[in-house]
Amino acid sequence: MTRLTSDLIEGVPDDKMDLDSVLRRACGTTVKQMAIQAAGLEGDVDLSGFRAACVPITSGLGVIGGFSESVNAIVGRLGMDSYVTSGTDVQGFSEAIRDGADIVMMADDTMFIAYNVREGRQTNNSWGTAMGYSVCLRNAAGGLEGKKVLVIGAGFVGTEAVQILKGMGAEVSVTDIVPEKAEALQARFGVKALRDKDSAISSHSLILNAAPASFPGRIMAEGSIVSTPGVPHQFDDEGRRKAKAIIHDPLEIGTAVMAVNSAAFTIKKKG
Ligand code: 2YJ
Repeated sequence: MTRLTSDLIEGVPDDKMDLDSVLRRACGTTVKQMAIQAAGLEGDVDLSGFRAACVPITSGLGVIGGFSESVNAIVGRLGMDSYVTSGTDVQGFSEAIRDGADIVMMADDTMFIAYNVREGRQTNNSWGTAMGYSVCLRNAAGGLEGKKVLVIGAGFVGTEAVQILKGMGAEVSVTDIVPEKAEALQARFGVKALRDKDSAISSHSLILNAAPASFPGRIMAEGSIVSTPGVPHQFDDEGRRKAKAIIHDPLEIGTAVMAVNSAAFTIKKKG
């Protein structure tokens, strides 16, 4: 699992990439509208009644400069009352509970979760990322029913994506540098495992890249739509020219889905 670095998320607090405009062009929604769809909600949902605490976690490799501030900015842009706790770890969590936070956002080296305190339910980043990038792909493609989609990578995000895309009606294939991992998903979910990654990429124009690697433009099909959460992220000139859309950001899509899905546990309960 790739660890984010400060330079990758540098522009997130100030929304330097203007992700709303990027997504509107590629998929026809803002980040919040995409996250609302991903969480199974409808319409314009007011999230101002939710207080979200972002807790810096020092365990393992420690705090990533700008991480909590980035998560805070993303959740704030959704309209929640969000803040970064002054304490870290258990102290920060305790502070969040004391101050009446409804949602606690926190990440260590292996997990990133949104915890809904009211409902005692968690949403993890692997699911949030897979769901967010699947919704983006579906919207950019004008629906996925009966369409061929390739998932690259059979790790945590890829495994979630395979199930989500299948649920969206896509005809899903999966490839991984370790073929046995893709074959395990074939056995579990009835998707198709493809051993030859390059020919899989060339024969698909709808791709969810859940691997921490890019691929060269020369093997891409003309007019491809690539939804690609993995970092590091780079496409060459040929890839950028051939692609109809490349959907990528270092943190926001997955985090926004986690936060809205977390709030949705409470919203759906109220009916
Ligand atoms: O609080 C902090 O600043 C750090 N403990 C944040 C650590 C962020 N974690 C990662 O980047 C890991 N790769 C886990 C992310 C889960 C992605 N599915």
